Parts: sequence; C-alpha cells; structure tokens
Amino acid sequence: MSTTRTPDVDAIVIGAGFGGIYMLHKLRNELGLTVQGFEKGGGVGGTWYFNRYPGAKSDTEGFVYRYSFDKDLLQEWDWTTRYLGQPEVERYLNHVVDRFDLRRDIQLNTEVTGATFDEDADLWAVTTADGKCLTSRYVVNGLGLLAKSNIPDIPGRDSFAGPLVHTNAWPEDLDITGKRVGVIGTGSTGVQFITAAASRVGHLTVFQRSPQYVVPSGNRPVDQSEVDETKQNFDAIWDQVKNSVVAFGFQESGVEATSVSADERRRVFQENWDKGNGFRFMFGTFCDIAIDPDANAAAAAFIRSKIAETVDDPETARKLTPEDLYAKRPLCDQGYYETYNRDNVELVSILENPIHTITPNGVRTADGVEHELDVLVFATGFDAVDGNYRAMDLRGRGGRHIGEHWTDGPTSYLGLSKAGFPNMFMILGPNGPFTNLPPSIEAQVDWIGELISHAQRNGVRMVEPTPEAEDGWTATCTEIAHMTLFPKAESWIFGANIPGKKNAVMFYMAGIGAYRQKLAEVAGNDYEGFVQTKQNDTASV
Ligand code: FAD
Ligand code: NA7
Repeated sequence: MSTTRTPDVDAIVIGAGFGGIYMLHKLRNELGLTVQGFEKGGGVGGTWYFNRYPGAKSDTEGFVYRYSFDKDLLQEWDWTTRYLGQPEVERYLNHVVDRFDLRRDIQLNTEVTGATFDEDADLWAVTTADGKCLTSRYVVNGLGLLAKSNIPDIPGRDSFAGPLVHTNAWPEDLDITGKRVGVIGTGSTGVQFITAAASRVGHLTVFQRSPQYVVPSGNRPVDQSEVDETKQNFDAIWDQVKNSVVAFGFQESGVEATSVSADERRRVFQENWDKGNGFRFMFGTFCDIAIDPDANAAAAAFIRSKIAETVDDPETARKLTPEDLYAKRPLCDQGYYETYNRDNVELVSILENPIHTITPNGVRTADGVEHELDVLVFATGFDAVDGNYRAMDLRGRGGRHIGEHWTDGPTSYLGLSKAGFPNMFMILGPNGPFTNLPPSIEAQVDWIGELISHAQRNGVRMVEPTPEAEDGWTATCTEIAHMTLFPKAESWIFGANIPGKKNAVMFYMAGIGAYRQKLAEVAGNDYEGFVQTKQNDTASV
C-alpha cells in the first residue's frame, strides 16, 4: 500500500534534443501538466548543440529532418540546402523552444545524476549534479541514442600536447585553419569531417580502422520555389514518411536486385548514385540489399568500382576499399573519396599499421613513424542507445539499477518503456525503430503523451509493462534483425564498437509504418502488455 504524497511536479523530462523538446511541449502545453526539463548542455538541441565539428550536417534530407506535429511550424521554417548543417538545425530547435515558450521550463547545464523509483510513494526522485532532488509522477528520458561519446583509451592519449577533441564536444573556438590535423575514425562523422576539413587544414592525416562504403549525398543549394512546392505537398509527404520503412522521404524499392539483369542493376545503382543519399542507395534501389547476400554483394561491388574510378593513387584506393558486407548504417557525403586525391591528405590504415601510442607531438604507428600533429580529432563515435542510461544512477523497483536489468544487453517494451520502471518512459530507448529519427521520436512522444493522458483521465496512478511483454518485444526485434544482414557487420548498431560491450539487438528493424501500427494496436487493446494500477491500488493488465 503506497502513501499519498504530492510530487513537486507531474513530470520530469531529461534531455533537450528533438525528443525532450517535443515531450515537454506535449506534456505541458497539450496535457496541461507541470513539467521540469533538465539538460546537461549549455543550450538546447542535443546532438545539434554538441556536434559543432566542421562538416557536421544531417544525412537525412532537410525537408524531413524536422517536426511534423505543427502545420504552421512546417510552413514557417525554410531551408536552403538539401541537407541541414549543424548551425541550421540548432537554430531550428531553438526556434521551436521559443515558439512554444518552453525555455522557462528547461534547466540547462544540469546533469541528472540519478533517478530512483520510490515504491512507498509511487513517485520518482530525480537528483541533479548540483545536489538537488525533485520528485515527479512521471519521468521521460530523452537522453539521446548517439549522445555518449566513445573516447578510446589509446596508450598515451592524455600526453598529447595540442587540443585533443571528440567531435561530440567540439569547442566553438577551435580553429583548424592551416594546422596539421589528425583524425581517428571514418564513420559518418569522420567522413563528414574529413571532406570539410581537408580544404581548411595544412595537412590532414586520416587514421582509418575499417574502410567504409560511402555514396554521394547529392548535397546542393535548394531554391525557394522548391521549398514552396515541398511545403504545399507536406500532407502527402508526411503521410508517405510515416507509413514507410526508413522514413527518409523516398519510396523504398519493391524490386529484388537478383530479379533483374546485371545491366539493369547497374543502371539502377547509377541512377541512385547520381541522386545521392545513403539510405536511398541501400533501400531505394532494391528491396533486398540489406537482406540477401547476393544483392548486397552487387551493391558493394558497385561502390567498390566507384572508389577505383575516383581515387588516383592505387595504394590509397586499395586501403579505402572495403571487402566486407555493406551492412552498417549507410553513409553518404559529397566528395569523400575525391578528398584523397588532395596533396595535403594522407591515409593511414591502422588495420595494417596500428596506432602504437599517442605522443605529445602526434601519433606513432607500429611502423615507428611519428605523425606530427597540432590537433587530434577523435571521430570515434558513441556508446550508442543505452550508454547514457547506464551512466545515470537509474533505479526502478527494489532499488535495482538499470544495468542489473540489462546484463544481456538493453531491452524494453516497444522501445519506450521498461518492466520494473513504472511511469518511466524512454524516447529512442533500446529496440526502437531504425529510421530517420524525428518521425520516430514524434511517434513515441505522441504515444507516451496519449498513455499519460489516458492514465490521468482514468484514475490510473501507475503504468508499467510486464516482463512477458518486454520479452516478447525483445524476441520480435531479435527475429527481425536476424532476417537482415546488419548483425553480420560490426558496428554501433549492435554495440560492437565499444570494447567489452555485449553484442545485442538494439533496434526494431521492420520500419516506422509497422512500428506505428503496433503502437496503435497496443493502445487500442487498452494498452496491452502494461499493468495499470488504479488510485485504489488494484492492478489490471
Ligand atoms: P539528443 O539530440 O542526443 O539529445 C539528448 C540530450 O540529452 C542531450 O542534449 C544530452 O546532453 C542530454 N542528456 C543525456 N543524459 C543526460 C543527463 N543525465 N542529464 C541531463 N541531460 C542529459 N539522425 C537522423 O535521423 N538523421 C540524421 O541526419 C542524423 N544526423 C546525425 C548527425 C550527427 C553528427 C549525430 C551525432 C547524430 C545524427 N543523427 C541523425 C541522430 C540524432 O542524434 C537524432 O536524429 C536526434 O537528434 C536525436 O534527438 P534526441 O533528443 O533523441 O537525442
Ligand atoms: P561510428 O559510425 O561508430 O564511427 C566511429 C569510427 O571510429 C569508426 O571508423 C571506427 O572504426 C573508429 N573507431 C572507433 N574506436 C576506435 C579505436 N579504438 N581505434 C581506432 N578507430 C576507432 O560513429 P560516427 O560518429 O561516425 O557515427 C555514428 C552515428 O552518428 C552515425 O550513424 C550518424 O547517425 C551520426 P571501426 O569502423 O569500428 O573499425
């Protein structure tokens, strides 16, 4: 029997990126709850506040890298390039915060260090780094899935004399013009940084572990008439996006690569190469690139042929050429491989010639060469999905830490709730959709908002998924993921990038349309899989 205590606020929202901002708006402005937001950073924007490195931009096309929940907001925000640079997304998110008067309820520069469910009062107690504690009925985590930096412990790391920066913590005043710059990492971030930095720096040394398949992004200026036309079609565009697979604003292909001739395959690959965009190349060309090894091999061979055509020096081209599956999050950038034809860009394969140590002057590789550097950039990615959850002292029923629940890898029900953590929600939690993310964030925030509204209307004090529902969702996500080739490639998608991290399925890979349908079914069946505890303490499932 719990005691009745009034919480300080109805809800606490942690994080002020795309997820946290919309959640705060939903709970405060639409549901009329009292809400406190906390954000570790000195500004709002999440990803787009921290990632200020040269070249930082979306790899989703700008017209669908935004919110769709407010038609006026959609009409009043323009874009000038096909992809959005970091400053533009940061400006947009600040605009949203001001437009909906959210700033007064977001406490910046405040890291949440812990959140504990108090079973006597059925409330959450949330503690912050400044030593304060606030109680609430609900907690929503918008901690980000690519927000906890991975900073590998390379020997000598802390001895480097110049600035050593991770791309997710890029100092605003760091000027790389004319400098000798080294970059470790050639994922999406590294690729963007390398292409943008090459023309600014004196010399760029790229330390590449795994070669990557990179297709052109097709970035270009967008004129106002195109923007206006897109705006007129937004209803149809969002309808398509929300019922698609990857939510990138193009129609996924229904044709199997293996069902057409080799000439036709090449024609389709070339057409999409010319259009640009990584997800389009993987999902818009043929429907089986990420599923069928032969289709995958055909796409990989096409990209390899482009590397050979583009890169002048055969030895550099060899090092840049991947031989493994094309089954990581697909990358794109404009002019990546061409960058290696510049005289001031040098590629070091640390697969063949590993980093021995970081020295005060630079990076020494196994061959004994010291690569002298003024600035060293870690584009080494993230402890993705569950990293920020484990970093917090997050405890549910029985005082059990989230890490104790996740010894076999992170799990959830529907990517947004967790058994043992009543009235706690996650935006982009483990086993959420693998898509262009703002539409998935909106789907989750809308759904969480509806569930909380349902609870408020019906005298439900507590909602919590059952362990069986969570196990079922985990099994579904595992089964779907193993129908694809993604688990066979080593990447952050399955946690393979972090030494010692358990390899686990962390995404629902059946697409946003199927995901939204599942959410609707669960809600339609009186929130099937959730225990709803009424004010008088009787629980119903
Ligand atoms: P975030 O934007 O990561 O925000 C989470 C916030 O929570 C952060 O501000 C963090 O400081 C805060 N936080 C975390 N823990 C705490 C704590 N304990 N206390 C207080 N605050 C905390 N996705 C796409 O779909 N398309 C793209 O083109 C794309 N491009 C990307 C480019 C880069 C360089 C990166 C890094 C990511 C990109 N992503 C892209 C993924 C991107 O993270 C999401 O699209 C989206 O911005 C996520 O929003 P979010 O609110 O869930 O998380
Ligand atoms: P990624 O895709 O995880 O890329 C990280 C890169 O750093 C990748 O090339 C890694 O090589 C490399 N890396 C990681 N650890 C090391 C160590 N210890 N030594 C050398 N090289 C290392 O992160 P990104 O930031 O590029 O992209 C993540 C997502 O964020 C992306 O999909 C966008 O949505 C934004 P590896 O490939 O593991 O051999």
